[in-house]
Amino acid sequence: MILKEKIESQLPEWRERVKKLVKESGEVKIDEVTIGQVYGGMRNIKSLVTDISYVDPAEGIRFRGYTIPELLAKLPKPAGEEMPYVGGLYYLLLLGEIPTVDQTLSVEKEWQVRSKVPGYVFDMIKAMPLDTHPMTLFSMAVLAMQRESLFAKGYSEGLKKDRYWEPMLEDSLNLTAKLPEISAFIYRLKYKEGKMIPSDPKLDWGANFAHMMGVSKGYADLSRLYFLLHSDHESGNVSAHATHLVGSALSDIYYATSAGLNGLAGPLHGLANQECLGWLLEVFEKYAGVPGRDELRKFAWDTLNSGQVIPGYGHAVLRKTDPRFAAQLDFGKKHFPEDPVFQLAALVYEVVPDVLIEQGKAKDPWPNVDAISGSLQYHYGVKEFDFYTVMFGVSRLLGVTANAVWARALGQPIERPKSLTTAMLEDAAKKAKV
Ligand code: NMX
Ligand code: MLT
Repeated sequence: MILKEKIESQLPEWRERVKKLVKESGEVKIDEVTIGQVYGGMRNIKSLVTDISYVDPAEGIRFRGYTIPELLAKLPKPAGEEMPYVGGLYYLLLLGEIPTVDQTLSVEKEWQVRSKVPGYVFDMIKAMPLDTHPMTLFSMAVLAMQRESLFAKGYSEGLKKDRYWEPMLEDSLNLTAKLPEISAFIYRLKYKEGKMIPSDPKLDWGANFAHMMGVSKGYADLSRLYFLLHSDHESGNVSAHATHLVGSALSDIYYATSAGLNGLAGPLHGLANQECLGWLLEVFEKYAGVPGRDELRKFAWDTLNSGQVIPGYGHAVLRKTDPRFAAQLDFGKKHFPEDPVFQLAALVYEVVPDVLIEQGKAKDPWPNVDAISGSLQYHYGVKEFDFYTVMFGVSRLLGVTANAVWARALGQPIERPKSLTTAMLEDAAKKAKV
C-alpha cells in the first residue's frame, strides 16, 4: 500500500531528526507559563507538536505548509468537478506531499475496499431513541467498532513499539473509509424516515457521502470542500487534543477518536455550527427575511446583553477572518448569491465584527469556520442543523487520525502535565511581587 510504503521510507529521517533535537536541545526554552494562562484554558502555551497543520493567528491554517487556496488549486479533482478528492487531502495530511491523480485514486480505492460497515453498528444506532443527538450516535458508532482494532490486537500479542504505527494506519484507513456511510445512515434514519440510499462504489469518498445523503447535484462539491476545510486545525483544539490525549495512553484509534468527537460536540467547539444557523434563523424569523443593518446590529447587541455569545465569531488562536470562512463565502457567492440565508450570513460578517469590537470583550471579533457553513448546507436542503457537527466530525477524523499515526510512528509518550493548587499559585504571585 502506497501510504504505508511512503511513511516507512520517511520514518528513519523523522525519527533521527526528533531524536537529535531532543538530545541536543532538549533543555532549550520555547515558552514561559503565566498564572493567567494556567487559569485561562492554557491559551497560547506552546506545548504541543504536529507537522500536519499550523494555524498562524494572522493568516489562518496551512495544511502541510499549503494555504487553502493553494490546496484547492493543487489537489487532484474528479473530472468536471470544482473541489478536490478527499483522498488526495488524506494523502497530503499523512505524507506531506501533493499527490498525483494515481496516488489520489489509490487512497480512494483503499477507502472503497474497506468501506463495509459492520451490521452491529447499524443495529446499535437503530436501537437508540430517535431523539438521541446525532453526535451521540456518531461517537457511539465509532466506539462500537473498537473490537475491530488491529492496533489493540497487535498490542495484546506483543507487537514491537517501533511497529505500532502500522496497525494504527490500518485502523485509521478502516475507520475513515466507513465514515460517509455511517454519517449518512444517521442522517437518513433520523430525518428521512429511515429510507436508506445504498453506497455507490463508483463514486469518490466525498461524492458518495453526498449521494447517500440524498442531496441534489452540486452538494458533492460542497461536501468535498467542507471535508477539506474542517479536517485539521493544529493540535490544541479540543477535538484534536482530546484524541491525542486519549491516544497517548496507547488507546486505539476508536477509543481516541470517539473521545475527540465528544469534545467536538461542545457548543464552544464544533456544535457552534448548529448554533450559528439557529441564530441566523432566529434573525430571519424575527424580521421576516434579511433585516437592515441597524436591525441586525440591535439583534446582535440583544444577544450579547442577554449574556450569550454570538456563535461563529471569535477564536482562541485566530485574530483575523478565518480563511475557512472565506473559502465558504466564496463558494456561496459563486453558486447561490441570491440565497437569502446565505445573504444573511454574509451581512452578519459586515455588521457583527464592529459590534464585538465595540463591546470590547472578544479578542477576535472575526468569523470562524462555523459562521457560514450551516447556511451553505441549508441552501442544499440539509436543514436539520443538529446534524452539522457530525459532518464536522467526519472531516475532523481525517486530521486526527493522520496525527495519531505519526504520534505512534514517532513514539510520542503518554501526556501528563503537572497541576498545582491555588495556594501554590498565590504563593508564586506573592514571591513575584517581592
Ligand atoms: N460573542 C460574545 N462574546 C465573545 C465571543 C462571541 N462570539 N467570543 C468571545 N467572547 C467573549 C468570551 O466569552 C469571553 O468573555 P468572558 O471574559 O466574560 O468570559 C471574552 O470574550 C474573551 O474571550 P476570548 O479570549 O476572546 O475567547 P476564548 O479564546 O476564550 O474562546 C471561543 C474562543 C471560540 C470559544 C469564543 O470566541 C466563543 O465562544 N465564540 C462563539 C462560539 C464559537 O463560535 N465557537 C466555535 C469555535 C470554532 N470551532 O470550530 O470550534
Ligand atoms: C477548530 O477547527 O478546531 C476550531 O477552529 C477550534 C480551534 O482551532 O481552537
